[in-house]
Amino acid sequence: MSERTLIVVKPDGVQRGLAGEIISRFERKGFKLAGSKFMRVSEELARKHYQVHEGKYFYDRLVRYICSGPVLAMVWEAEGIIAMSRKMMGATFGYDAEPGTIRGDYSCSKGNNLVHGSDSVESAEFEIGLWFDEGELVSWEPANEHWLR
Ligand code: RTP
Ligand code: MG
Repeated sequence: MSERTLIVVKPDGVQRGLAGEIISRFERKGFKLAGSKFMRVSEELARKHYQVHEGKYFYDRLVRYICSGPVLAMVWEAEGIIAMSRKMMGATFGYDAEPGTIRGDYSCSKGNNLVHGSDSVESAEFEIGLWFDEGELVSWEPANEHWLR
C-alpha cells in the first residue's frame, strides 16, 4: 500500500470556504482520497492529536482553536505523500509560507493556518488511527470491469 497521511481542513479553512480549494489541489496533484468526514473535534481528540505540543505555551490555545468549529478530516494516499503534502501546505505560519502553497496563498496569520498534515510516517499512523476507524477508509481496488480507463 502506498503512503497515507492525515489532512485536516481546520476551522478557519472551513469557515472561509476553502475546503473545496484544498481538496482540489490534492486531487489535481494526483493524490487519492481514502477517507473523509466533516466533524467537530472533541477536546479529548484535540489533546491527543496535539500531545507532542503538551506543555508548550500555545498548547491550550491550539486545542481551543481546533475545537472551535467544524473541520474536514481526510486521509489521502500516494507514494511519498507526507513530504509532498507538507510542501504543498507550506511553512507553519501563513506569513512565512511561500506563495504557491496553501498557507502562502490563503493565510497571513500565525495561528490560523487553514490546514493540518501529518509530518512523518509514525505521526501519520498515529493520527490516522486516532481520527479514523479502519472501516471508514476506502479501497481504490476496482471491483469489476466498470472502471474508467
Ligand atoms: P500542523 O501540525 O497543524 O500541520 O502544523 P505544523 O506541523 O506546520 O506545525 P506544528 O509545529 O506541528 O504546530 C502545530 C500547530 O500549532 C500552532 N502553533 N502555534 N508558536 C506558536 O504560537 C505556534 N506554534 C505552532 C499552529 O497552528 C500549528 O499548525
Ligand atoms: Mg505538526
